[in-house]
Amino acid sequence: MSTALSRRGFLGLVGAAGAAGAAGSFGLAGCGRDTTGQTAQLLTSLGPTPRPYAVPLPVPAVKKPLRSDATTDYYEIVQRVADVEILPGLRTPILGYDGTFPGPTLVSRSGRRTVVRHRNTLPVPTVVHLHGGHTPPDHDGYPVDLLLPAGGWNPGTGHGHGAGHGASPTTGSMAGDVRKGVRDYAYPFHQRAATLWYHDHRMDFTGAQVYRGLAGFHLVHDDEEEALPLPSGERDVPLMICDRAFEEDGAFRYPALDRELRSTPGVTSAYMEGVLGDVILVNGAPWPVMEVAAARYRFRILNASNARRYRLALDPGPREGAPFVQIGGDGGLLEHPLDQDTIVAAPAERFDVVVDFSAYRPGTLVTMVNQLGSGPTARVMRFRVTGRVKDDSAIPARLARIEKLDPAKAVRTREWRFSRGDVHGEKGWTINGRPFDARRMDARPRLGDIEIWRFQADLHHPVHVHLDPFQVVRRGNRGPGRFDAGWKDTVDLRPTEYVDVAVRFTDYTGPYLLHCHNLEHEDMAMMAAFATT
Ligand SMILES: [Cu+2]
Repeated sequence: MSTALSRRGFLGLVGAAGAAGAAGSFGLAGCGRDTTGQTAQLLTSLGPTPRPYAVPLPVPAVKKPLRSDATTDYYEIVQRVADVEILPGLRTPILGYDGTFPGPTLVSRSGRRTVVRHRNTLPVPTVVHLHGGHTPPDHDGYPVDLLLPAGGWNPGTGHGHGAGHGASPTTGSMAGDVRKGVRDYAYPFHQRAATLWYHDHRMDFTGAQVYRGLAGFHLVHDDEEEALPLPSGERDVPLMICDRAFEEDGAFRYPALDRELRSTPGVTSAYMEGVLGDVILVNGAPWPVMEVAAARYRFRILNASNARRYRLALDPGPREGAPFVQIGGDGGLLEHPLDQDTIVAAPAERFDVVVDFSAYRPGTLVTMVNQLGSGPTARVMRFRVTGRVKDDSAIPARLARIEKLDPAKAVRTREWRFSRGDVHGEKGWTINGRPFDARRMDARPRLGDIEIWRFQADLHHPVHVHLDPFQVVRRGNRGPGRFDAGWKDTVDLRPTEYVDVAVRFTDYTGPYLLHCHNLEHEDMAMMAAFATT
């Protein structure tokens, strides 16, 4: 799609949803695409959208293990179709882990093995990836390692997409380690405490299948974190933020080329930059409200959107202190807490923050807003501050020890260019000019080596690396950005920007992925494989 088309989309959005705010930022940045802070297009819902702040914030249930032994906790999740109520009075068919959206929250202990048996009773193949997991390759959810439906699977012949994106690799030549019905994913969890999430990673159809509900939290705890007096228990709350559009009957609206998600990947050309919905969900509920005591809360913010970036802020801000004290990122606790006025989150990024509601008078309504949205997408959720309570929590000045990867010790630099490009004769998204090929290893880093990986972007691309986290060294000719602190596994690249990260892979050899986590880009070939050796 041309820039002109994108700009038209943006102007349409401005016209529909409050010209004043958007026009101001338009002038500031001077470029239509960038002012929205998005590389994506808005898809609007066909029915009425719900009243904001009318439903309580749901918190996904924590899954109990089926059994545990000396070393391992065993879980079983059934992937199934379900109807859930997201919009009041309407049913939304989902693809759900245990039939829920978000899926159940799994909680693991660092150093203790977790085995999750997934049973696929859906009509489509799936792949489970534990995002942020330090996981052996056979269990990492390589996109062609399909778990086929228990009820059988016939992909059909496609829809004339020819040798389209990835040449429909799910059906043929790129066959991976394919199972039918049941698959055990084993996670050693030799890694520190962090907010991880699990989601679908099926070749060519990740965007559509995550959009329909295949995402959940997986939290890892450890001794270092538990020794801290951070808010815990009911005041440690995961927030999965994502946007969706809805059909008139309540079904998710998504512009998949192949409605049955059988053989033709990708979305209609108008949405190939990414799909933005006009309803913001938190833990699966539209613009929910949460009653909070006038005390400190820890929120584990996950941007689980396919393509939408957010700039989160609190309105009103607290009478004193920072609105958000960031204590963690993708890869766990930061070394020191970081005061943040806003949190800018690209798809798949996590931010652990503490909000101190004792800085508000009881009765105050505090809205979490999205400064990159407009109209309905400018709000996220609301907190209603109730009474004062005893609060023993605190935010220590030192949170954790973080080993610094010294860029001077890097043995090499690799460049990864993320750009629009030709994918087997069609428009798509490429890395270093090439579409994904599951058999082609584009790098062979050695375990234990520190490398600098330079990511370059034409537009917004949230770049995610599997197996091990990295540390941001610089953005262009500056140091790391405000939201780059600590261990990261996803970094928010902005148009024409490059970001250098220091990375070191450990423990496991085999094929892994790096890819864009704008899921429409990912499905339209913006992935690359590397093999650790
Ligand atoms: Cu991208």
